[in-house]
Formats: sequence, structure tokens, C-alpha cells
Amino acid sequence: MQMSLRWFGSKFDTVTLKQIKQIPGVEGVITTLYDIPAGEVWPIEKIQALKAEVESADLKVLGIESVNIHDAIKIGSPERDQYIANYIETLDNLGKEGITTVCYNFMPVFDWTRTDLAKMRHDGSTVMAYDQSVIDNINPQTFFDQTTSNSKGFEMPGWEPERLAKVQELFAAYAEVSEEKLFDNLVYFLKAIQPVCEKYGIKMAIHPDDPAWPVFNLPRIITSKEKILKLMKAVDAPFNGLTFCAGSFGTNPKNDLPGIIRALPGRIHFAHVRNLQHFSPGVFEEAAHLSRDGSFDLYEIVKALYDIGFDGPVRPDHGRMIWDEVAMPGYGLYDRALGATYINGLYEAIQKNDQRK
Ligand code: DNO
Repeated sequence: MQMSLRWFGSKFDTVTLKQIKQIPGVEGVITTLYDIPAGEVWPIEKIQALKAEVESADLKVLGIESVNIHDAIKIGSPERDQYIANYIETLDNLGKEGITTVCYNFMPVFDWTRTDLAKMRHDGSTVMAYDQSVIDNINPQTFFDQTTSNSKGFEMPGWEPERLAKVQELFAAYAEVSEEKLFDNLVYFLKAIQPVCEKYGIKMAIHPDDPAWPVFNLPRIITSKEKILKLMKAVDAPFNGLTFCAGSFGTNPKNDLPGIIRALPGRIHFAHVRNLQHFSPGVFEEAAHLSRDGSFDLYEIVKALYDIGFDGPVRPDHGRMIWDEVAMPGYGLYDRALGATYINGLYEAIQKNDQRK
């Protein structure tokens, strides 16, 4: 397991590489070229500059989150082959630079969705929260406008203004896309990128849908153990893997998180480890990483990763906003540093316990 922190680049992140370097056990960052719109080729010079910047802080680029997928690919419209060709060129450039873990998602229109970006918690921190009844009573355009105006001026991952300015058009374009069609379009995409991935040993790590059910009636296809296994079988090659995200699968309390991990040896390429607190079906808020602060057993999650021999990058996920920090919702320094330290502690205990048997 390689401990990492997500970093959006010096132009966009309030957290510096110097700060990240000082979190014990963090070997590198999971980063991106945040200002390149989905669908465009990532120029190799920009990848090289990003890598040089990270390495000059004595950290590694442990993976990319995300190389986003253009909607034409998800919809399966006639321009998709051009966008897939662009994606392949980006992967080729990443592969040449030795960057071989790529996280992406296949969620239509909205990426991860929360109905409150700063809900006050019992401990005085603020967290992101979700209440399905809010979604049921708002139209998508208003929801998008509200979310972006509540994000304290930060552009949030997956909520690119230029793409979502046209929410209505996007919804119209997805009107004919059923769950089956979306799945087939994903398989088509994966088969097309398979050669470049295999050439460089690139591991594609799909991020589950968050929350793990349809939002605004848009189809969602990576929501449970059965669904991810279906995808693993449809393109049955090691490059086709998962970003195990506890917070996303865990939005549905019926998902057995350690069980999902144990079902996927060799196919988990990246892990997001965090905790949520459930209140009632469709109503939850994010919690501190500590097991007893929320509804998940983080020990069992880290133990399952250890037991399947997971050796890829892991990162703490959305943190609470604490100690008066001002940062992108979910992505401040302090609570994620506490999360990394906690996960490292769990891992050390599990490993030593195992070695002493
Ligand atoms: C939210 C993130 C997601 C994730 C993408 C992966 O904070 O977990 O935006 O990065 O879905 O492509």
C-alpha cells in the first residue's frame, strides 16, 4: 500500500506539496491536469512539468485522478471515436512518462453528488452531506447552480462549469441512454484503450458511482459488487480495474465493503478510504475517518485490502473542514492528514499482527 494525497496542482489547491511531504508516510500524490477539459489530449510537456514539480518536492506521482471521459463516449454518439483517439493519445503520453494508474468514472452528467457542502457536525466541523429528498424536489439546473455557488469559489472535481453550463442539453443527449447502453459504451471504450494500456502497463481504475443509485433518473452502473464484477468479466484483463471507494459504495448500506474488496483480488488498482454516517435510507453525512465516528468499520476495510495483497496507492478521502481551514469542500489538509495517519496506523497494526503469527 502506498499512502498518497489527492492534489489538484499548485494553481488550484490550497494545500502545498511541502505540506503534503510532511504528512508521515505519504509517498506521493494523486494528481491531474485540472484545467484540461474532458476530451482534450494531455500534452506531454504539461505532464512532464507536473511530474517535475511533484518530484522536486521529493514526492512521486502515484496516479492520475482523473482523466475524465467526454460525454460523447458515455452517450455513444458518432464523435466518440475521435474522443477515444484523444484519450488513447493522453494515455500514451502518460505511459511514456511512467504514470500507470489512471482513475476515471463513467457517471452521466454529474460526477459525485452532495446536497450540502458544509453541514455542521456534532463536533463543530463541517462536512458534505446528502439527502435524497433534496434531489427529488429540485431540477438539475438549479441543483448545479446551487452546488457551484456554495463551493466557496473552488471548482470542484467533476463539476466543470463549461461542461455543466449546458445541463439541459446534456440531459437531452442522455435521454436515450439506458443502463445497458451506458454499460456497452463503457465496454466499447475499454476494449479500444486496451492495447495502449497493455503497452505501458497502465491500470485503469474506474471510480464507483456516488451515491450508488440513479440521481435525477440518470443511469448508474458501478454501484455494487455484482455490477463491478460484471464489468471485470466483460473486459477480463488486469488493466481493467477498480478504484475501491469506501465512501461511494458505502452510500448504500447494503454494500458489504470488505466483501467487495475480497471479491476483487488483482483488480483493485487504487483505494479511497473514508467513513460516512448513515441516518436513514438516502440520508447520510461524511464523518471523520475513525471507525467510531461513522458507520463503517475502517479496520475491516484496511484488513481486507491487506489480505488481498493490495499494493497500489491508497488515499484518505473527503475530510471534514476543521480548525478554521478554508479549502475546497472535502479537500482541506488537516482532516485528510489525520485520515492518512489513522489508515497508516491501522495498516501497521494489521501487518505486525500478521507477521507475528
Ligand atoms: C470526489 C471524487 C470524484 C472522483 C471521480 C473519479 O471527490 O471522489 O470526483 O475523483 O469520480 O473520476
